[in-house]
Amino acid sequence: MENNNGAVEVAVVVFLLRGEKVLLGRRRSSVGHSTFSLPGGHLEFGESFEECASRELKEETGLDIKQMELLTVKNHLFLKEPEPAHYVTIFMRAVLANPEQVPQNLEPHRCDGWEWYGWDNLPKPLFWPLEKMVQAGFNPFPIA
Ligand code: 8DG
Ligand code: MG
Ligand code: MG
Repeated sequence: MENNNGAVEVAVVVFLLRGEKVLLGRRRSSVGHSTFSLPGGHLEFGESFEECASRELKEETGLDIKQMELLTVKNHLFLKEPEPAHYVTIFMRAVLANPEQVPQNLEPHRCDGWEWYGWDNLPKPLFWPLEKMVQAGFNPFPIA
């Protein structure tokens, strides 16, 4: 992560849902190293949230997604990191465009691999922004 010369950065991350499961990967990154987090990354100039979500999912997992919806927005300060950062993180929800598609680990220098996890059986440790949301009772699944 860079501190971007002190600028606030925007990230788009995705709760990709498949049945009752969500896709998570263990990070290989200075920020949140070895913790489990959602796929996603930085919003690029000119992109919509949906375009960013689709692009990051494709780059990181090879998956095609559809039905993107904005769930929530969080303001995150990463002040204890070697490179302090400030992110506004946009949390989207989506589903697989093709339910047969299998996630691939296309950025192995950034992630140990992608797996589907039940919301009641999330891996530990979660990346702290996600852990905080879970602790606060957040649930990305639509109300049946
Ligand atoms: P890029 O170069 O592909 O654009 O970026 P990236 O390497 O994929 O960025 P990232 O670290 O995966 O995501 C950007 C930031 O988003 C991350 O440093 C902090 C923030 N973020 C959260 N929660 C989550 C989350 O659950 N997953 C991911 N990937 N990022 C998150 O606040
Ligand atoms: Mg990325
Ligand atoms: Mg990423």
